[in-house]
Amino acid sequence: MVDLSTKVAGLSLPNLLFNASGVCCQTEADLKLMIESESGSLITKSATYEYREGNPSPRYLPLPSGLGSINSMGLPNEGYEYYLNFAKNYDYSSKKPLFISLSGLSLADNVKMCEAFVAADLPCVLEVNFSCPNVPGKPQLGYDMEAMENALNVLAPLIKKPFGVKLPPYFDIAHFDTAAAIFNKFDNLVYVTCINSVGNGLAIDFETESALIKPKDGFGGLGGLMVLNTALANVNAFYRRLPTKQVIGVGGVTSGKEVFLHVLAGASAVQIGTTLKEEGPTVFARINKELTDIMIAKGYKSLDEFRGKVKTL
Ligand code: RRO
Repeated sequence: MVDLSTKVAGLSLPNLLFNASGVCCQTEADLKLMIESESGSLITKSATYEYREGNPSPRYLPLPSGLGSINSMGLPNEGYEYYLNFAKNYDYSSKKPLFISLSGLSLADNVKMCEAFVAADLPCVLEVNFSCPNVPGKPQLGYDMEAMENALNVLAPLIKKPFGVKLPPYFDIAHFDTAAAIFNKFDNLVYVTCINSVGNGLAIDFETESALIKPKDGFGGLGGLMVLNTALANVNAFYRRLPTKQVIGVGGVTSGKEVFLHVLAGASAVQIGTTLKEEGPTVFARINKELTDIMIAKGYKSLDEFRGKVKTL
């Protein structure tokens, strides 16, 4: 039959699918749903040092015609100690590796959070989010190459173990080159997750002539089908430029077909955001089945047989 298993950061996932950080992962109740689902792993909501309420609502909406979604959540989360506690009590024998997303509002906060996780010495994997587009007054670190390299210079030796970073979408070949050259300097940075939402889109209702979401005059991160091709480009750009590292693909997955495309572009695992938010955790069973059917139809038995093998003309 068909094998959907994969490895990320040295850990085995029974299948390649899990949640995009931010969806179904803020509270223990959310995370329990992820554990009970047919995902191959799970990641927690990006944590800050302190609890955050986030931005005022409405702050997430799906867009018409299955285009995708817009959000300006503003990093609502329970504070890192909550996720540290979850990680301490997590059943690591469950076969689903646990990823912990950290998004400190300063490098000092990221240092304090990483130190606490390192001290706890748990088998979870840290992922540092360099790409939250929605905190008023805080630009995305991923777009400031110098600040990103400086942060990695501090965090990589501190974390010591294999870790990952969550990246914003890049739109210029020069930026792929510069960012990849930075990531290649850090041996224990073993994977990049591409992409976070496409930052600062604006959705306007035609009838009411009003912005759809409340924060930031309606500006928010775009996700879902409309970002698929940007996501595939970023996955493939980093797959080509980071030969000793892995890429986790996220963006635009609504069915097994887009997962297949992410793997062709080079993804070792694939996360689901908007579609998970809209459909709920049963999405993992559906999309695993759809991907299995695609692989059978195409004669592939494992992900390795087509990962990164997108043809060019
Ligand atoms: O919480 C958010 O507003 C948010 C975050 Br931290 C992120 O990384 N990406 C996103 O689309 N929203």
